[in-house]
Amino acid sequence: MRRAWPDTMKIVPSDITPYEKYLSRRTLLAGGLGLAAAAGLSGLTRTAQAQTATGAALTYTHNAEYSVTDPPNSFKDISTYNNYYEFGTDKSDPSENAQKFQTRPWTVVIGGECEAPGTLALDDLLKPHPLEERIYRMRCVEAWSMIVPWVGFPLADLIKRFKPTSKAKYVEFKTLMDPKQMPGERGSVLDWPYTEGLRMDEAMNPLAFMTVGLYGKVLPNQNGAPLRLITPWKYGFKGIKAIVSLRFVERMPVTTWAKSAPSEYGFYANVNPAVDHPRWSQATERHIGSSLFDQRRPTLPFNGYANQVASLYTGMDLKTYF
Ligand SMILES: Nc1nc2c(c(=O)[nH]1)N[C@H]1C(S)=C(S)[C@@H](COP(=O)(O)O)O[C@H]1N2
Ligand SMILES: [Mo]
Repeated sequence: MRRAWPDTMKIVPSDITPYEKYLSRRTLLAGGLGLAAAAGLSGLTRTAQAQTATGAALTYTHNAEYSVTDPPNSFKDISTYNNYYEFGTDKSDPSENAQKFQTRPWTVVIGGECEAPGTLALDDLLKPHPLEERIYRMRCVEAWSMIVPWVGFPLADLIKRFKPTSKAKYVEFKTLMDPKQMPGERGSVLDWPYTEGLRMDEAMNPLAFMTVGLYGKVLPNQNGAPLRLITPWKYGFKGIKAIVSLRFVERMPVTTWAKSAPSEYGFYANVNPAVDHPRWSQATERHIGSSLFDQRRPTLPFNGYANQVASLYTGMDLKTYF
């Protein structure tokens, strides 16, 4: 099926991010963490990570090295303008339809080519990983963009625990299959469950991020709770939500959008202003909420992260491997 990505909902840019307010609150939190660390309260991170309710405060440190300094979009923009076809195809559907989605108990299965496969309750999976905040540029394949303060931990930290073997060339991710809870999965707009993948070196790149929070709090369901991937140099559809499995594999996984329309959505999906989508230009993007008008800005190679990731693709023709 060849459907246009729906882009019907217009964001009214009325709610400007109270970013100064947010920053000062964050400084307070960071200060609190410092005190706790000084007092030897190493259990604090664990306690915070056990907070599973949407919107519960998380304990984390800000990672300036991996953050852009652009002002983030408002929480409202980020949590009401979503793509999540399990909950509907309109941008406003996920925030309306995902509110009752159950994110606990949640189990993640890790398998395939690795020495230490396992089935873990999400809270046990999260325990060893201290949380950090990263403000990432996000670029959807539909040519809109946002700046988002995610909270999570590097995907590499998770992968290392399961000791992938030399046969592990890719990692495949899958979303929960639960048509009772996810009405979109009762239809055939995509081939369910939503599946994504990364080449192993991409997955181990420090920018690849497993996300559990947004604006310092537990991730809203519509943004992919309880566990979601973010690869900011790639189009947003690589950022699979509600992950229930990781599998180390030898062959390139068949991913959902590449399967749905192979001439339109590639496995790599690196943001590239020089390679247009067959039905629209990727040279510019509409920055959500940035102005009263449909203000476009130029799209950057690898979404501005070329310094960190361009070397992963040395010698590859990015027009062929789009
Ligand atoms: N399981 C699942 N994950 C998904 C999607 C989806 O439909 N289902 N949509 C993708 C697309 S196209 C984008 S642009 C991002 C949107 O993430 P956001 O809603 O947090 O901005 O999620 C990605 N992850
Ligand atoms: Mo997207």
